[in-house]
Amino acid sequence: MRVLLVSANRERLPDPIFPLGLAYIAAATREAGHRVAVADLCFGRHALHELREQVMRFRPDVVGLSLRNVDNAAYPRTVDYLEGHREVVNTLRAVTGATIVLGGSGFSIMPDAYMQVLDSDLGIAGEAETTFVTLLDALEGGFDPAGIPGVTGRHSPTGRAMVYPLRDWPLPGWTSGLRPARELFDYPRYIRRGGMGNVQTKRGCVFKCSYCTYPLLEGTRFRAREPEDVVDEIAALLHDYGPHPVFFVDSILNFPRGHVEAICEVILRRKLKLRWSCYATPVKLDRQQAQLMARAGCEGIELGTDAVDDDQLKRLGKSFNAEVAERANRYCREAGLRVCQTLIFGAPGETEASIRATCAALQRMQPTAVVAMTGVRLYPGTPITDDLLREGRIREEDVGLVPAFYIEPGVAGFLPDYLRQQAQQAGNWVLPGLAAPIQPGSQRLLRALGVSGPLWRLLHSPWMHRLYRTKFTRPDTSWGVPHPRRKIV
Ligand code: B12
Ligand code: SF4
Repeated sequence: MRVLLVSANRERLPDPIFPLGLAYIAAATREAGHRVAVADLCFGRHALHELREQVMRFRPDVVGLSLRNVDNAAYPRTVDYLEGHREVVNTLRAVTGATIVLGGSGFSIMPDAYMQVLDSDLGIAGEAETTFVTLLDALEGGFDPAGIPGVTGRHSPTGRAMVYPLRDWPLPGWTSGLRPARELFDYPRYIRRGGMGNVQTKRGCVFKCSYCTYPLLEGTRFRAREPEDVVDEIAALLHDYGPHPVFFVDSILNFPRGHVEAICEVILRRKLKLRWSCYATPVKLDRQQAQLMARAGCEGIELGTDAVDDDQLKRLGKSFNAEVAERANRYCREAGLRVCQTLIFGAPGETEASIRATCAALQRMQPTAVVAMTGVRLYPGTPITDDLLREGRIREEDVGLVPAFYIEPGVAGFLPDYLRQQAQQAGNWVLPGLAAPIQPGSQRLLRALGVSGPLWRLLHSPWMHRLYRTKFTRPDTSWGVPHPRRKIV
């Protein structure tokens, strides 16, 4: 079959992100013998016009459309991507009768809602290397795709989408040496403009943090690739595209114990010159792990700490306490790793005292940077949403494509100003939704000057503060709709 794979994401803030998931789908589809073309809408000035032309030239039987972001998950300056997605689907519909299949992380969080609002034929929730190929086989053979796990059908007579059950998900296949087809995309442009490439070493997360969608997207077990295989992929990347930093997109790279260690050992044994960064958990992060990661080229670690207060950590469903969080931060700093602490303020149960405790701890910890979210974006199926529904504090219709945020009523008035004040004093805080992100112009300038890797690691420098804290009003997005409809519950 002729399959056109489209990456709809045109958000270039905080950086343009290479569509790794779609590159995996492209590789699996090509390997299954189909003719594959890709359309990446991220950089084109006339992206929809170019898409139209490409569709008319290529005449696909199937169009796979990747929807990465629902919104920016930030309050109160929320950015919504739904209108952009609708435009892409409508553009496709106007020029082709091909079957349109939706997928991607944004779609997978709310497949039912997307099937209702976008004029598509089918969708696949969750990882799709195997499912998409099975679906193509079904379409080619004229079979009903209804039995394929994860496949979502068109609207039923009741107006709701029909989501077929995920029977034996997670599916096999991903760990068996498949390489993302980066060569079909303009990967070098992502390195130049985005400052890094991306690699996935494992899928899933065993933890149950109350607000988190990652276990829903990737599964609740870890499925890891062989360390040699991961490093083979990176070595080939560096060989093919020249030296560039890499972000490991795993939910948390440093857990379970032994996984990141094995990858670091292979990097060191092969004397690979690599700068990399990742998400990590404070759980079991000790001196040896931090030192080994630093020796193997880790230049920055984003610790999903969320709070540094025992009660609030418990309420967030975290599997560590404040002492562990502080210790992990210390081990990283001693090892010379730059640390970005990511925090969530205003979740259920938050009090002025817990907010002050977290901020006081951060002053002691002195991380390189802090990213602090105001409120919690509610997604269907997360523990926090289920609890709030059970307690009757929100209704089903509160949770969907219109971004909804929970902020504990007792701190809602106090929180924004207090966070702004903390950010001003510390100088190295980023407040998504409260303070504008980096200027698009500053970001482009830094990348054009050859500054690569995560920009937060430079936040301790005064010149970087100036780039962040200019007085210009600027958009929070390069593509989405700023300040859309959103609600606070
Ligand atoms: C790593 C990551 C980042 C890193 C990326 C670094 C890098 N250089 O790659 C950083 C920190 C920069 C980042 C930024 C943002 N991110 Co982010 N990020 C992730 C994360 C953890 C992994 C993404 C990834 O690469 N996965 C690995 C690939 C292989 O998987 P995948 O893309 O999902 O693809 C699979 C399936 O989705 C499916 N699929 C994909 N495409 C298609 C197409 C078709 C046709 C089909 C059938 C299937 C299919 O098959 C693929 C292979 O199995 C996800 C959460 C998660 N666990 O998925 C959030 C996530 C994607 N991010 C999210 C968000 C919101 C953002 C930001 C908007 C945050 C912000 N306010 O700045 C920005 C957007 C940046 C941009 N320019 O778009 C949300 C998106 C959903 C939502 N809530 O809107 C997610 C899901 C997290 C969440 N909150 O739930 N992110
Ligand atoms: S926040 Fe991190 S550790 Fe917690 S469930 Fe999500 S990915 Fe796992």
